[in-house]
Amino acid sequence: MTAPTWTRESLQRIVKREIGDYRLIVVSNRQPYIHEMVEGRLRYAVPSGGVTAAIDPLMQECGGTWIAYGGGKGDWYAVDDKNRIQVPPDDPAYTLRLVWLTEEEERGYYYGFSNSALWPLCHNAYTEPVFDARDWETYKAVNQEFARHVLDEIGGRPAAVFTQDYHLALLPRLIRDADPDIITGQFWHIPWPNHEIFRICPWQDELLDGLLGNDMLGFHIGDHCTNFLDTVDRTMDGQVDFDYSLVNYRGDRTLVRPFPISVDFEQIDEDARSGYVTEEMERLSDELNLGGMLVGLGIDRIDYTKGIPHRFRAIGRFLEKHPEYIGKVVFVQAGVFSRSEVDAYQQLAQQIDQLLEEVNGRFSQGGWRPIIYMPSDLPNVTLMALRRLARFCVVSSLHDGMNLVAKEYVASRFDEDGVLILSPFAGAAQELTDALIVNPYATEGFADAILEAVEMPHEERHSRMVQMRNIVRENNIYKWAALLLVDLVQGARRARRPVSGF
Ligand code: GDG
Repeated sequence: MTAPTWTRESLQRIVKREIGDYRLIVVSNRQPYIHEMVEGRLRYAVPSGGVTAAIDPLMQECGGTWIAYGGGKGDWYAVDDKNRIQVPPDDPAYTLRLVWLTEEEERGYYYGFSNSALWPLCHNAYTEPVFDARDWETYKAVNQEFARHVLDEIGGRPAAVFTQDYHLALLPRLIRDADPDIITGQFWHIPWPNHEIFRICPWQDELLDGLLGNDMLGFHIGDHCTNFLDTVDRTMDGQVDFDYSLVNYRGDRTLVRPFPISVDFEQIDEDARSGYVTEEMERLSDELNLGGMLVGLGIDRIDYTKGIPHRFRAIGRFLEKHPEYIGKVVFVQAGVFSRSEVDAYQQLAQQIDQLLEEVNGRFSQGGWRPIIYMPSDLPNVTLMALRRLARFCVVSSLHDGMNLVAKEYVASRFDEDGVLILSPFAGAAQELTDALIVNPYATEGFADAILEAVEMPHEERHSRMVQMRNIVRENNIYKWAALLLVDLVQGARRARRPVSGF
């Protein structure tokens, strides 16, 4: 087993060297720790989702302040009079500062413009974006509110602001206009669509203007960078240099770079080996009757981009074609239901229920059901146990920036066993080429891939898993963070020199 090149310690060294005296400010919609009042006592939880899973280890190493929307019912009681709290609560390493939003603001900015307009706009999942002018106004106002907190937190000192995702596309420009010395970088965790798609957005110029307030803008893969550069080229009057992957606009430069996000491989590998996980595997096996079964697994935020109906159809088709596996293969679909206030998610919930009824209704026998659906926020130990129990894990995204579930499955399999079925439309497919890569829309091929996963000899499972583990071990979250921070800070320094044309 080779040691990973990038560790917490190497990240720490790089951050000290590159960031130096700059204060690091991370800004995101979602908070990394959420507080609830349970029977008069303050409890905290770690919300599920890819962004927090990736950035929290970075902040624990780097320190600084993370500014996010305080959405927990107990958050108000947890913070001090500056809306700050030290986190992680058990072993404080950095400051969390919370921004309060009214219900109306949350509706317009989060459920509205972010998740009913930008999310479907950026994912090729054939859900029509809803462009509501009131939502857009609220989105602008909330971005301004975040900017106010960021500038107050910085207080005129040298700082680097690292903004997360599509909820805060206007923030970098607001920061840049207020103080051009602040280094600004942003990571866009979802795909960037091509220009033909993006141009349906009525506020495309304002969004691009906001994002071009960044010294550096990161995407997961090169295709998303190319789409972004092409969109800017056709929309704005800035100059785009495709060779150097940068934009020169309003006298400023924005570097556009791919940084494939990842997971804390070593930590997941270590956690997966724990005795608690083994106990949980036994408990789950008893509770769900998994003994002697070939287990398939899906873990997702229940979202229409993740292709959950497509995988249920493929499981139905697999059992239809191979009835010898009835009673022998069981598929566990776990994951938390999200964004329930948005119509498209309510429709997805209905579609899932209907397919469950169809597939389970048709194939169930005795106490056995082909699909076990667990749509709740499961604790980490349960997710880990499920990953270890699963002969195969399915990631069937219709479109996905990266997909951390795929990498978490690989990192958990210290036994070097298990098969990953992976959509080519997830960024992860560019790295995890030893997965069974399958188009989720092609039900026939998808059903065949399930057969292949179930029947794959141990030797082949092992060699594919070893390859994938080497890739995730090497390209871990620390590498992502280190390369990104180096490019951000060095790029920003270069960009502040006079531009000599290109
Ligand atoms: C966005 C981009 C990109 C899921 N259910 C539960 C739970 N999870 C955890 C998973 C994983 C995370 O949520 C989901 O991460 P993904 O990467 O799959 O997806 P998004 O939330 O859509 O994230 C994505 C990511 O940002 C990072 O850049 O990869 O492409 O869409 O960590 O394990 N966690 C818990 N309970 C659950 O029930 N605790």
